[in-house]
Amino acid sequence: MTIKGKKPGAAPKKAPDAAGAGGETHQVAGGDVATLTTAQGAPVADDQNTLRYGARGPALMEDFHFREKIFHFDHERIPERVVHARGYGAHGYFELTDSLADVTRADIFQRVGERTPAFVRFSTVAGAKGSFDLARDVRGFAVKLYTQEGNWDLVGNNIPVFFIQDAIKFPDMVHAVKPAPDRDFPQAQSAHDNFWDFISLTPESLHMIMWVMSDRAIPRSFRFMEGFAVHTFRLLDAQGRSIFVKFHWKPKLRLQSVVWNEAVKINGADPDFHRRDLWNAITSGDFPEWELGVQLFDEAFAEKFAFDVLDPTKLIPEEDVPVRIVGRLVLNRVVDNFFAETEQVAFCTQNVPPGIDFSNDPLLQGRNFSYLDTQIKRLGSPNFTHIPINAPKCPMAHFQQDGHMAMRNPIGRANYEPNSWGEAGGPREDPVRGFRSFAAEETGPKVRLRPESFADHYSQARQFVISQTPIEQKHIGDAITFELSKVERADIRARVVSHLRHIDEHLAATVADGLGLPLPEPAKAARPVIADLPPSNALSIVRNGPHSFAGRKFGILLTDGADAGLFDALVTAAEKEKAIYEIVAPKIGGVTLSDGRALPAQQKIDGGPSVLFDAVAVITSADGATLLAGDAAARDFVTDAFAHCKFIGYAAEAIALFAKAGLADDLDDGCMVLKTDADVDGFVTACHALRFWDREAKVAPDAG
Ligand code: HDE
Repeated sequence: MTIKGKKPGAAPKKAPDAAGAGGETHQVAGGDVATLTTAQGAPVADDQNTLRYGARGPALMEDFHFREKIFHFDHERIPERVVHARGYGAHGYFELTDSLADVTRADIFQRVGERTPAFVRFSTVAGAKGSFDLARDVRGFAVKLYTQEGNWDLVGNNIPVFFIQDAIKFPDMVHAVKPAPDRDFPQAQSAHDNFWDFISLTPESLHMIMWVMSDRAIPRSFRFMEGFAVHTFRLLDAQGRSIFVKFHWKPKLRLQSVVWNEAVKINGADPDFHRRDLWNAITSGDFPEWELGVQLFDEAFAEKFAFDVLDPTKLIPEEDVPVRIVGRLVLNRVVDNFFAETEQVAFCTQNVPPGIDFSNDPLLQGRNFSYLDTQIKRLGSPNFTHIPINAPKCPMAHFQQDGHMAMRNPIGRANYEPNSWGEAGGPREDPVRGFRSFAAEETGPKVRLRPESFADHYSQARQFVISQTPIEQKHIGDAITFELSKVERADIRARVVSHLRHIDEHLAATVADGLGLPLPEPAKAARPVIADLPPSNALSIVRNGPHSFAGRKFGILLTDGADAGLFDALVTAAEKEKAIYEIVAPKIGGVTLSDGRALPAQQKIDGGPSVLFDAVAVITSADGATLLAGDAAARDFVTDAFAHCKFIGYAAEAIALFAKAGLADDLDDGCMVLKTDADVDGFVTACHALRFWDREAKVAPDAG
C-alpha cells in the first residue's frame, strides 16, 4: 500500500518520477502498517465512529477528524473537461530516429537516439467523464513532450481534419453535439436533431463528417489508431527560416476498428473497453508504440496546392507530400494515480518550444486562447504548472509568484526584471536560446471574413469516400442512415442528404433510400465546382490493416472435456503470434480438459461475449456443446462472432452449438474446423485479416 503524506517514524522517500503522482510518497514495507492520521498529521484512534454524547446521543461539532474528512470529501470533484471529459493517460517516451536539425532548431529534433519523456491522454469528445468508451466519436490524442527547452503539447485527434474553420464556431458546434439543454439527452452520441441540424447548416463540416461516420470513429483500441495534429504548424531553424509541417502518429500495430453493432454491444459488456485495453497492454509489457511522421512543405507548395493549408477542414494527401518518419513514441508506464495525472494533466496548444511555431490557421489561433483559459477553470489556479504532471522537466526560472496553491516561489529579494542585483537578481533573457516567432509579414484590412480559398467543402469529403474499400463505404452509408433515422425532423434529414449529393451520388441515393426519403435537390454550394480528386490509399483502415495478429485477442470458449491437444496448439500459435487470449467457460472456476488438466477461466460466458475479442475459437466436448446449445449467452457468442464477420475456429464436437444457433448451414470459409495442429496454424494465419468481410453482404444487407 502506498500512503501519501507523512508516515510517523518512516524516512520520507521521493517519488521515483516527478511526472508521477508526485510529491512526497512513502512506501510502507510489507507487514509494516502505517498509522492513520488526519491531513494535519495527528494520529487517529477511531475512524469508525463520530464523537458524540453517549452511544445514541447527538454528534459533537468538536469532532475535527470527522469534519476534516467530510470537508475534504465534499470537495473531491473538479469540473470535468467541457469536451474530451472521458480520457485515459499513460507515460512513455519519444525517441528521435531521424534528425530534423536541417529544418528546425527544436531541441527535441536534434540528436538521434535521444529520448524525451512523454505523457499521452486519449479521449472521446462528446461524452461525460463516466460515459462509455465505444461511442461513435472523434478520439483525442494529446501528447505532452517534456523537452529540454520546455513542454511541447501536441494536442491532436485521431482524425486529420476538423468540423469547423473558425474557432468562433466551436461553442455552437459543441453545444449542438452535447445533450440538448432542456432534456439533457442523448448522452455521448451525435445521433440526434441538434447535431445534424448544425451540421446540415455548416457544410464546411462535411469532410470531417465522412470520417466520423466511418469506422475511424469506433476504433478497436487506442493502440490501433492514428493521431494527427490537424493544423499546419511551422518549424524554424536558427536563422529564423521557416518550413510548414503537419504532424502524424502512426500506430505500429497498424489500423483496426470494430463494427457498429459490435460497438453498441461492447458498451454494455465493457464500458471501459479502451482504457482496460491500454492498461492491460502496458502492464503486461506489450508497450503500445507509434511513429511520428512529418509532412514538410514550403510556401511554394502551399501556393500551388488546390486547398488552403490554413484550412483545418482539409488535409494534404500523403501522395502529394509523403510522411517522413522521424521518431517513435512508446507508452511503457501506467499512472500511479488517475486523478493526479490523467485528470490534472493540462494540455495547452500554446505550449511550443523554440523551433516550433504556429501558422495563421484560425482554429489554431483560437485554441491557443481556449486551452490556457480552460485549465484555470478546471484546476482552479494559474499555478497548475506546479502540479507534477504539468511541470516541465527542464530548469525553469521566472518571476511569476503567489496565487492559489503556489508551491514554488522566487527566492531572494528580486522578483522583477530588469533589476540591478547582478547574479542574485535572477534569470535574464537569452536572445539566442529564447523562443522567437516567425517574422511573418502580415497586412490587410481589419475584417470578419472567411477566405475564398476555404470555400470548397465537398471535394476532399468525396476523396475520402472514394478512397474507402467497398465494405468501408457501406459502413459510412449505414452510419449516416442510422444517425439520421434518430433525427426526428424530416427536413433536417433531407438537408443532410442534399449535401451528400455533392459528395457522392451513390452515397446520397443509398442514404435517401435507407431513410425512405425522396432524393432531395443538391444543396446550394458555396463553391459549386468540385475537383475530382484521386483516391488516396492512406485514408482507408482496411487497406492499412495489420500484417499479423500481434496485440489482438482471441476468445477461447471451452467446456469440460475440451480437447487438450487442440487447446495447447491454439495457445502455442497465439503466443508465437504475440497475440493474447482469454478463456471463456460456463463457470468462472474453469474447466477440466480432456487430459484431466484443470484450467481457470477469465470470463463466464455472459460476462465475456465475443464482442470483446478479435477472433474466437470454440473448443468443446460433444456433451459440452449440448450444454452450451441450451445457453442463450453461448448462442449469442457464436451468432455475434458470425455477424461481426470474425474468424471462428471450432472443434468438430462443437457443431451442436452452431446448429442450435441457426448457423450450421451458413458456416463459410471464415469458419474453420480445427482437427490438427496444421488446422490451428491455418486458422491463426487467416486471422491476420481480422475479419472475413465477404460474409457481411449476407449478415447485413446494404442500408438501402
Ligand atoms: Fe480541443 N479543447 N478545441 N480540439 N481538444 C479541449 O481543453 C478547443 C480542437 C483536443 O486530453 C479543451 O483541457 C477549441 C481540435 C483534445 O486533456 C478546450 C477548439 C483538436 C483535447 C478545447 C478545439 C482538438 C481537447 C477542453 C476550436 C484536434 C483533450 C479541456 C478552435 C487537433 C486534451 C481542455 C486532454 C480539449 C478547446 C478544437 C483536440 C475547451 C476552442 C481541432 C485532444 O480548451
